[in-house]
Amino acid sequence: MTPSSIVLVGVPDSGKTNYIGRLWTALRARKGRLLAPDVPTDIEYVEDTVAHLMQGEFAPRSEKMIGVSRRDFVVPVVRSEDGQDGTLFDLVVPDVSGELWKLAVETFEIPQEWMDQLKQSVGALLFVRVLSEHNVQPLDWINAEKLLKIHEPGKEDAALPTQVVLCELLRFLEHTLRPAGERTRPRVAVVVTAWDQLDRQRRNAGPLAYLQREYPLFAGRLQDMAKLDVRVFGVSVVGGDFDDPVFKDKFLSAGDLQSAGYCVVHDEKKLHTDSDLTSPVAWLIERQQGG
Ligand SMILES: Nc1nc2c(ncn2[C@@H]2O[C@H](COP(=O)(O)OP(=O)(O)O)[C@@H](O)[C@H]2O)c(=O)[nH]1
Ligand SMILES: [Mg+2]
Repeated sequence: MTPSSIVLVGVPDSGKTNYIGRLWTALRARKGRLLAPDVPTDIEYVEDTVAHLMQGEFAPRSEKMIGVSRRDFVVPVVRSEDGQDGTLFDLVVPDVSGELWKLAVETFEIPQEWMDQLKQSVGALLFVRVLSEHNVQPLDWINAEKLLKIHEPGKEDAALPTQVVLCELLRFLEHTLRPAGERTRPRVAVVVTAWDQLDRQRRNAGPLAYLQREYPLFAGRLQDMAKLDVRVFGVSVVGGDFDDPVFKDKFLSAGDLQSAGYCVVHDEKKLHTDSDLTSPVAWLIERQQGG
């Protein structure tokens, strides 16, 4: 039997590569909710990322890494409680560069093979990064007018606002993901990456509050999903930013990637911090009631 899949979706620069690298170290350590019974085929891709993190650097954009930009990347996972021989799930990253998703939203088209991949998937991780310079804010009227004056209409389109892109990606997922059982809805874990970049007040308010403030349209859609079961996570792969020399020194002298980083998630009205970086993926495949 082919394993059920979950897909990882996110535009370029949304934090996919660094998360997968950190996830791999968590899977390998066998201390979290998930294990990896097999080694991924393109192991260099994750090993490269891990090597960067250990040196106190985030992995560079994947387009610069040869051979991985347009291919699928697959990490097989099982629940730790089920052990090595438990039900296998494939975490599939179609097009590690993320260009596919950008293009799909801009042109309203997804290549058939990826459409088929989505249709076989029972859940998805949807990535959005805090403070990415690729994030595009909605245009206000003054800026829109300026842009329209600079660009001849029809010649060059202004980039789509990030929350419009996110809504579109969510719509793709809503129409393609399949339920794992009769009485279950496909799950989507929205992963807000680089969570450490926010100030304390925003961190304490939690990832959904962050989305509500930054991307109100998208946050509204998330809370109004009949067909999907959605949960929002904040993730910091190493617990800080390597551009901060104080943090970087502390990280390097501790020399312990395995204990660095965390996830935050709201659970019964309380914000929890979890050192298990596998938890967004684990939530996607945990046994669902009635499933
Ligand atoms: N501070 C911080 N920055 C992060 C984190 N994860 C990713 N980043 C930043 O986001 C950039 C893009 O991440 P990357 O994983 O390459 O995104 P991808 O293009 O979606 O694969 C990285 O170069 C980092 O600068 C994090 O947990 N904390
Ligand atoms: Mg990448």
